[in-house]
Amino acid sequence: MTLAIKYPNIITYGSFDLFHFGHARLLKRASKLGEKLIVGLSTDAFNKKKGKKSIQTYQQRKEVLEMIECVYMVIPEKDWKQKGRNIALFQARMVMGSDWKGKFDDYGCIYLPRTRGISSTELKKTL
Ligand code: C2G
Repeated sequence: MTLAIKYPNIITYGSFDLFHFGHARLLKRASKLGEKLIVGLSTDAFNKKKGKKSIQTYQQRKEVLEMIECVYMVIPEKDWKQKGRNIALFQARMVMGSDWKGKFDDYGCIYLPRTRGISSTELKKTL
């Protein structure tokens, strides 16, 4: 049985703060790799654990993602350990941007090239 049949869907994770075209390109490319794209959206509490402070709250960031046509469902990303359960539950292949290359190989993660020249961190500096 090929992976595509066993894992017809796609899951990706992130903060998606101050949504920008780097996020958009990642989600668009990821959505083309499977049937349904699920996004594990980092909660405000998990962002703290990641050492990140989002400008926008979880609800605000979720509202933006749920408006995106290629996003099937948004679930909360609460900790580092939920990925295995999510992958099994949603029968999904994991996809992340290449800045995470090597970090999620245990999950058979597919890494897509990160978009240069844009980041939430840089955008925050302009606020
Ligand atoms: N990304 C990208 N190009 C950018 C910025 C981000 O392709 N210019 C990708 C990242 O590689 C990631 C996704 O967009 O796959 C979301 O990026 P962030 O919101 O910065 O996510 P991050 O804080 O890295 O959290 O458990 C995984 C973490 O939750 C990922």
